[in-house]
Amino acid sequence: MFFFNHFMRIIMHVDLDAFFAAVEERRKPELKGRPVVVGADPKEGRGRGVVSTANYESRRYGIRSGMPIARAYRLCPNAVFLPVDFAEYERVSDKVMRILRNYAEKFEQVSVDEAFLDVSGRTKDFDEAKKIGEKIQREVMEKEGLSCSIGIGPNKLVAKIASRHEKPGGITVVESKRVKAFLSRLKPSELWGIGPKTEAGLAELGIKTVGELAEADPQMLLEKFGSLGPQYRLMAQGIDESPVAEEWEVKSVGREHTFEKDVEEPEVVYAALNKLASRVCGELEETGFWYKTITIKIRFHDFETHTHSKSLPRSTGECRFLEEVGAELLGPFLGGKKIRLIGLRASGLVPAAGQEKLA
Ligand code: TTP
Ligand code: MG
Repeated sequence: MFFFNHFMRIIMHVDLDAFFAAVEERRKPELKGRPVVVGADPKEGRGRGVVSTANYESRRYGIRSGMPIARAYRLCPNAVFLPVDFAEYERVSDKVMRILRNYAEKFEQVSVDEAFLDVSGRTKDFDEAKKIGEKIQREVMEKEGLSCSIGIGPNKLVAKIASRHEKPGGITVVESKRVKAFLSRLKPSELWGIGPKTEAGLAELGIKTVGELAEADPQMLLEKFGSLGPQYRLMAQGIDESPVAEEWEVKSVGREHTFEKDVEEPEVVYAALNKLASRVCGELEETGFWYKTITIKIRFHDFETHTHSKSLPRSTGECRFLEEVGAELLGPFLGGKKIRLIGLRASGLVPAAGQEKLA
């Protein structure tokens, strides 16, 4: 393979370790070293609902995100069970994201505890990128008392898989020439957008690993999965050119919300949208900007993600359009697959009319 060096990117994926539980430990130091489970009330084993996250001590008992809380209780009745305090996690998340943003020209927050950084503008060297990663870990630990894991690779796909490789607290670097070997032994479902169903479909074709998927006959994949088939194969080869989408932050005000549990009820989604709208609105007012374009982002449970925008005829400071247009743009996506995250952004910002001081 021939690569021109100046096209090579260095992408970092940062993911906080046992995030919700780590925030709880940070404010209640007496929890340190004990198994901590954040999620629904276990009601001594009779509770309904699921585990949001478990710290690493409780993972030793087999407790995992998404597991019924009653089962977690049976696995470790002595664990400390805490309710989800999403407002606190978002507040801490904002502070961490502000630190991360300083390390890259292009920055994309993916969820409450993870982000992509394109550091190609700062270094062309993977060893140096690793040093930047270490610096990030130190700063996040010193300022926010939180541990994070980092994956570094030539694209988002590889960086994201790499960050899980040495959790908690690790940095995994996968240079271009190591991508193939790094991916080959993984299960297909470790790639983006490949869930248990697709994995079962692949197994029917005799494909059990990413390495086998990378070598599979494209025609066969096309027949089985339609146009997605060949895309799976490209992913398996470690090919991903999607950019780190920095526009979300530049000259715009945006907020995202990851649901504690994937949701399908439109009214829950609209309620979350209204909350995002009032936050975005608050920030526009604070910073003194009017907006013209409204963008929504929606991510389904399987990580399929869409963004849609609409521009108003002229800029406005009136916040009701955020809600109204946001709801209009979200509408077509509701009532089908379960939803993991929604985002709302106001862009095309201009200083609010009459605000001379900004001139
Ligand atoms: P993750 O990054 O997947 O998990 P984590 O940070 O708890 O643990 P680690 O990254 O070290 O493996 O998710 C981030 C947060 O999102 C997590 O702390 C809680 C929340 N979450 C849920 O509420 N439900 C879920 O099913 C998952 C996976 C996460
Ligand atoms: Mg995490």
